[in-house]
Amino acid sequence: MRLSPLRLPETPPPGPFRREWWRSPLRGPWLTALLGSVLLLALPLIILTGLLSYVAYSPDLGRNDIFGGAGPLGFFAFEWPTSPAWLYALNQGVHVTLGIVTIPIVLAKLWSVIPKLFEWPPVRSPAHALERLSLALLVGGILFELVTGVLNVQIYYPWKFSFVQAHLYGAWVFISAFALHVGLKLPLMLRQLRGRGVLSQLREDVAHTRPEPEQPEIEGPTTEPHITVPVQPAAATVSRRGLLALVGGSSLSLLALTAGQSIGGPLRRVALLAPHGPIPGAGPNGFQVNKTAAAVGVTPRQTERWSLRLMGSRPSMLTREQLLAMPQHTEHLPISCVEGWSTTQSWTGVRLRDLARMAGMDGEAQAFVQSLQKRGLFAQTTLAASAVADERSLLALKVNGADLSLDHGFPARVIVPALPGVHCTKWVDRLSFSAPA
Ligand SMILES: Nc1nc2c(c(=O)[nH]1)N[C@H]1C(S)=C(S)[C@@H](COP(=O)(O)O)O[C@H]1N2
Ligand SMILES: [Mo]
Repeated sequence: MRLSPLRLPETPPPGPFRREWWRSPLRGPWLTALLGSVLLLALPLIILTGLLSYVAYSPDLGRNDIFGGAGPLGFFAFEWPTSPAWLYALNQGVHVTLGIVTIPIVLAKLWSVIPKLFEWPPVRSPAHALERLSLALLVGGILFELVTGVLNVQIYYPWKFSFVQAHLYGAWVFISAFALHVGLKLPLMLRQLRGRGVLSQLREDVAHTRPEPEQPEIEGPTTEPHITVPVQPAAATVSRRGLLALVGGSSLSLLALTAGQSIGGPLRRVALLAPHGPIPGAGPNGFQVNKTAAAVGVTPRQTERWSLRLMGSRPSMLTREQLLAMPQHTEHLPISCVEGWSTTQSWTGVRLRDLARMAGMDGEAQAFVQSLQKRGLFAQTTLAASAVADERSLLALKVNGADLSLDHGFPARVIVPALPGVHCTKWVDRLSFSAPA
């Protein structure tokens, strides 16, 4: 038996390591290139909105610091604006919806190259080892991002690590591998699509569907034949356009089942993949609840003899009656969750900047908000001075004309324009204003 330099037998072991094992006549570089071109449009947008979501969260601000400083990965952070009010709803709607819609395309693309996973010998040279390592990071990276993203949207955390950290670190692994991959494969992708055309290939029906030619790759570190092209092809049972219609149809179905959670209105009712099930009842408080009071251990008793603890250079305590006696303002603003859903309601309450002035702050002030909720990442938040200064930013006492329900944050909650929903702290207990660092 002849051995390769790694002392592996040169003949591949039986099964998927043999090229005869992979028989679909659809697999080949053209199909891979076409699916790749779609991903090349979608993935940069998902990456961009993902990084912007991190910026919008303001990890470098006060106690928002859940990363141990924005760190070397936060170099691109800037101050997120408070206008237009729907900015984060749009950003996160695109990030989550496009991410979900992309899943069938990613799976199809992986299917189209799966024989490469079983290449034999597994490693031919140091360069080949590096190439395969970069592909492992590429594939591992996107699968990790899709799985953690989808589970976060479903508020399901079967792991011990922090989602936000893991999703961000995973993103950088993926981004690096993706940039390298695009750099190496873009010429090949363009050559396939230009050379063989797109529409001409899509005109073929099942009877005319033949395997792609196994011409050697000219570019790239290797001059191997296209090993995804089958050497013993089976007869086609579906055309390439049939396969693409299946993939596209799956993506469109996912779109229909998710987009409503961001767009709202009647579309919300078909958003069956929206994470939180049906809307809680009707009436002024009848809209999506992320975490109920019961879920985070906030009880009605805690709200009974409540007063707001206002901290600044002139601390004070304010009862709900005293807050209601201050000038009230009504703003039509969305809550836009990192999970992609958003809901726009009419909030009424006291302007944060009026409260800052009352607390003795004359110039710019940022706010540290603490909740009656004892524990949890969302029990507190730091708001930038720009958010406090915006006249639409409220300590809301009412929604749609009625008192806030306990689940929506009674006795008082923060509502700020254009920021992630996680900054709209519910059951506010203490508001501490300070000069920005
Ligand atoms: N105290 C507290 N405030 C909170 C949360 C929380 O878990 N605890 N969740 C935040 C998140 S992530 C979002 S998206 C909004 C959701 O508001 P809603 O439950 O009224 O829809 O509240 C925010 N305020
Ligand atoms: Mo959220």
